[in-house]
Amino acid sequence: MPLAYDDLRDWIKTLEKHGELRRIREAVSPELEITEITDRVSKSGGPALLFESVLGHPGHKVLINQFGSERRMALALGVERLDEIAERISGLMNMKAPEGVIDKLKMLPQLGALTSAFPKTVAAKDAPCKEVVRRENFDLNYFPILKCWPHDGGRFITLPCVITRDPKTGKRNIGMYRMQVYDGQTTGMHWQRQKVAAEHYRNALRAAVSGEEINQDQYGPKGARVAIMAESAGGAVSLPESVLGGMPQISLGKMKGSRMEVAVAIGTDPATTFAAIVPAPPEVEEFLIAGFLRGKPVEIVKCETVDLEVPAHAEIILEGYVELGELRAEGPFGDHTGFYTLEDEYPVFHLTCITHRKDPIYAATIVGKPPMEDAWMGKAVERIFLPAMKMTIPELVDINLPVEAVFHNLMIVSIRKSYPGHARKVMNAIWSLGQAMFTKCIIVVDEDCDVQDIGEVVLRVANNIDPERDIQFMLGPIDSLDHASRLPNYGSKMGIDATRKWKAEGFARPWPAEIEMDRATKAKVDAMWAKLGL
Ligand SMILES: Cc1cc2nc3c(=O)[nH]c(=O)nc-3n(C[C@H](O)[C@H](O)[C@H](O)COP(=O)(O)O)c2cc1C
Ligand SMILES: [Mn+2]
Repeated sequence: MPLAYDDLRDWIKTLEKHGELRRIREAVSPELEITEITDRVSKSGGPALLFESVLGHPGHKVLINQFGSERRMALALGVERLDEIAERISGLMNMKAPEGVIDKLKMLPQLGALTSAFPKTVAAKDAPCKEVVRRENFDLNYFPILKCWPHDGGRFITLPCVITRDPKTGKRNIGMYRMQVYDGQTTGMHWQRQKVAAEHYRNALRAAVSGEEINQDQYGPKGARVAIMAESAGGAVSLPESVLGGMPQISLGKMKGSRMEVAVAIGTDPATTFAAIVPAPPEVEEFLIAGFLRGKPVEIVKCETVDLEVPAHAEIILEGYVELGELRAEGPFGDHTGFYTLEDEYPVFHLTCITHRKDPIYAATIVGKPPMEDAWMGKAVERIFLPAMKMTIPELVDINLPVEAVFHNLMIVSIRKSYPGHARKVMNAIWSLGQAMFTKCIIVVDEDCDVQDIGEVVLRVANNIDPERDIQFMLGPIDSLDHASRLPNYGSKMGIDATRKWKAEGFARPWPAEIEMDRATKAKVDAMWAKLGL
């Protein structure tokens, strides 16, 4: 069982014990300076940083780079190697119906892991995140929120766990979506249109437009509250397609004042923070994933002003709502890709309450030219999701998402090729698998190629392809951060079939063998090696 951290402070203590944290007492500015320091530390494989003296924010601390190495990422999830988590997941997936008492007993630890996944609701008095409750006169500027890069549109909350509820199903979601600070009570809400919270928002819009009050009986007491407050104010206002997502054009007047509630947790235990970034199936609540990863339930508590629950041990909680239909320019922002993403329209988050622990620690990250902290979060996702991918694509042997390609730009996969056209089947499967749909370029190699060895991959691709025959283009959804696609969010992708070509695929020429020394000679040379003085 992994070691569960109670909260961010417990995690910080562990980091420090393992020599993985440095306290910075020098006074530094949250504008640009923390980025420049952290970027240098990130790129040289350095420790997590706790800035203890932030200019303009006396008494506040900023934690950054907490996940910024393979070792820290594993430590965050309480394992020696990230593959251990994949093994635990495979174990669960391979569970068979027990046949006798012994079988049942053997399953107990796995079942235990499952029960520990369910979140546990605690009373407000037991929730440290409510040590200070500010229903009035609250101001985001109280916190040392970073301006990351010179041309950023402002200061951004970069490590928020954004919690929403699907008005249709009542299921909760946690997603990490950055938030641009507009003023002390208002931020942007950068959920990209293909993400789960954006679908919650469209479901809220659908409900609001059809005038349908969300029925508490139908959706249970936890059914999302879509408060439809105002009557028709007349006058149709156009909403962009990006927001409507295929819905017909609607009269905004009809639903003016409708809201979707949102809560945001900043500075949670590391498993919960990580759960917010995993590309889980939309129906799976991230509270369960966090609980499973920690091996201990996440304690949650009801919000003060919205009908949502938040991690009880978080450092900071922001409560509020997005006004349906309200959009505002968001960005530019120096992004994961190493480029700025340009301004675009996104929903606006209005705060109704802030609660926090005494002396809250503000948790942040910076993104920019890789490798940065997010590289390690992405690698953890790659390792942990491999067994889940293999459930739909069993012929997958291994995958590699090189950090320099920012994950969605390049995926290298090795497969056990068993029939003609197999590589293309795998490409299509990846392009239809959750957020893997964003993969701009897929390279498929045979199982004997180690995809973690980029040199070997390049050798295969360069030697094994006839470009006109082996490159497959495909049109489809593209990541919102892509700046090269001809249209935002829509463009082409490429698959390269670098597997050995078969006669059954129309390849009439003989395929040459790869060069390798025979065993006898190798053994003979092994025996004389010491004498050779090499
Ligand atoms: C540091 C960091 C920042 C991120 N910022 C955003 C963002 O602003 N908007 C977004 O849609 N996804 C962002 N992501 C990616 C999402 O968190 C990721 O796609 C996640 O799976 C979304 O959760 P969901 O599937 O529940 O929507 C970010 C990821 C990381 C690691
Ligand atoms: Mn989700």
